Amino acid sequence: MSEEKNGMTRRDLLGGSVKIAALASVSGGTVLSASQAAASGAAGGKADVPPGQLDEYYGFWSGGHSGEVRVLGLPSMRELMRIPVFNRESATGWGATNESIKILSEGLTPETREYLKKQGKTTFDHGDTHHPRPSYTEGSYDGRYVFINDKANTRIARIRLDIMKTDKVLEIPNAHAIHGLRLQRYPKTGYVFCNSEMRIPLPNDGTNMKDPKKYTGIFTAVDGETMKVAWQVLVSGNLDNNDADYSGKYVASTCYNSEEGTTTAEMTASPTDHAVFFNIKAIEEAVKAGKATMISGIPVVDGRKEAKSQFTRYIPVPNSPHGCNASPDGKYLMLNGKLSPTVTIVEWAKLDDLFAGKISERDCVVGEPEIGLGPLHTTFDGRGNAYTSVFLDSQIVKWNVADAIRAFKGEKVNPIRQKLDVHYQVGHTNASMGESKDADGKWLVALCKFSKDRFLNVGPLKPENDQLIDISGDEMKLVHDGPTFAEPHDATIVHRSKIKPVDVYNPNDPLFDDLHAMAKADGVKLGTDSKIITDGNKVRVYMTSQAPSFSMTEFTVKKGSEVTVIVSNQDDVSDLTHGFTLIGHNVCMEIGPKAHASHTFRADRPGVWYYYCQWFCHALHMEMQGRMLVES
Ligand code: K7E
Ligand code: CUA
Repeated sequence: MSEEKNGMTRRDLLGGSVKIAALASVSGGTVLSASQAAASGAAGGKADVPPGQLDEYYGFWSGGHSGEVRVLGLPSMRELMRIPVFNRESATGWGATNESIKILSEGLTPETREYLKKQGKTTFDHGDTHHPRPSYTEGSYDGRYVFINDKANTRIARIRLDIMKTDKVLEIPNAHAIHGLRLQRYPKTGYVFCNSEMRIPLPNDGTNMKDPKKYTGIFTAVDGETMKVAWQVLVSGNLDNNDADYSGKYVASTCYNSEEGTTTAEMTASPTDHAVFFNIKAIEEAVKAGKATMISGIPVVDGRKEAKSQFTRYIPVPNSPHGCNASPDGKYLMLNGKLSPTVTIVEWAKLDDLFAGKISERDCVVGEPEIGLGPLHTTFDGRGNAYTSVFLDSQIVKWNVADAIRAFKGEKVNPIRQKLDVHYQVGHTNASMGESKDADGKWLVALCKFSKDRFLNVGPLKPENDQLIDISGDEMKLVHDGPTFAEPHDATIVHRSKIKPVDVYNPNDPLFDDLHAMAKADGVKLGTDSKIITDGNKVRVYMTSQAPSFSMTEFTVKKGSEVTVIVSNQDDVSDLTHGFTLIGHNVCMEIGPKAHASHTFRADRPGVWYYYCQWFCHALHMEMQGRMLVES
């Protein structure tokens, strides 16, 4: 550990010798190009990150209906971490510790909290994450946060990237199923834009249920700093995916079901749907001027088609568009056809004239190339090419944006560069840095919904297949298959230079504010003292941990006590996490280096109950234990 204190780790030293070795091989003239290496599989190719070496990129993966977010290293595709968000998580005690319960419950609406309380719950136990979005400053990733939606229970969450933990969860009132989620890019995040996918009556209180035509969609802007809803806009149609521009003026969303029906046949009856474009300044001004209606305490403006407001414009596109992707040059927005084989290209700069009434909606469309059957999502390499996932054809299609625009003007050019088979039925695709202005066109992932025959059979429920594709050369090359559990919808790939996680907690992090306050009121020095405070039928047990022991190896409580165990980890060494698991009481938690964690439970079972450290921390880790004696 002393090497770390000197500011130099063993890794830094090793890194130095690797750099020297690399230079030596360059002078030897035997370096393969990226695609040569990948194609030949020589020394594993470029995607192979040898043991001991670090990946170049972080990938933030949605965990779909597992409710979590995963962190992968790219190009190795090694899973580095799982960040519990909307799920109940066994390893860390997420959803059960006092600190996580607070985060998971404080952002719920009063009605939801009341409903859950009647079920004996403090929060939901599951979520459905789709769109992990790292925060921006001036169009570049700034390494502060990742935001993520929960379609299942209409929430969003924020993950702090310094510690890679969820720190805020917010239920969105007036909305139903948050699906599309994107961030303001300029000047910074800023707003978190949330699409309510399902249309509901407002208020949704049992009145006005019979006529679905009177239901409404709603679009929400949350302030990503305070995690409070800033404003909402009523919209026509079911909002699907969204994206913001690079100037901070506009945000847009694809909509299906402009028919506003309730059956599949009704929803797909019309050959056209629309994308809705929001004028952020116009909305902000109306809200500021008090022109919004307050619903559930939130200022709401009417941007529905029939309202013909200054807040929105509806650009007609072919039936049931899905993905919505802003190009990193800041110029275009791609609306992916899904039921149509096309991608519709909208030029952001035309929106000023559209909102001013100088041009009509379709005048904003500057291209509509035919890509293949079932285009879902598009990503970019920063060299003028777009890559669209095509679900039905099971392909990634590389096409040139400038050529697509020229073809739309009538020139005889074919924008399609290459079609690469993927395995199988690809959903999202995402390129390295592709959602920021720093798109670098090195790697692309194809998140395939089906793996079928690609892996050993594990029974009827198969993993999905996340494929890695080298896009650094003229030709796309498939270099890796990676099985994943349900269900990565989307992933964002960020260069490691943008993310700076810490190794050890700050013991005074705001995450621990409540514990500090409680300890202070108890006259306990948190992180130092070992003390039992009895407060009526409540007992608070303060202890510390330092490998390989707890400061308290025994404590006694009376049956029926409400016990809160608070553990402060005194180890300040990288990777020295302890745990606290109490046998037979549904209690477990993670305590990272210099962190504090607490868990409250009822001691209702007389007898001897052991607690132990479940996080392997020391040669004497098995011996890191103690006893709770419950007196009858
Ligand atoms: Cu296409 Cu929810 Cu982004 Cu799934 S969504 S694929
Ligand atoms: Cu502490 Cu294992």
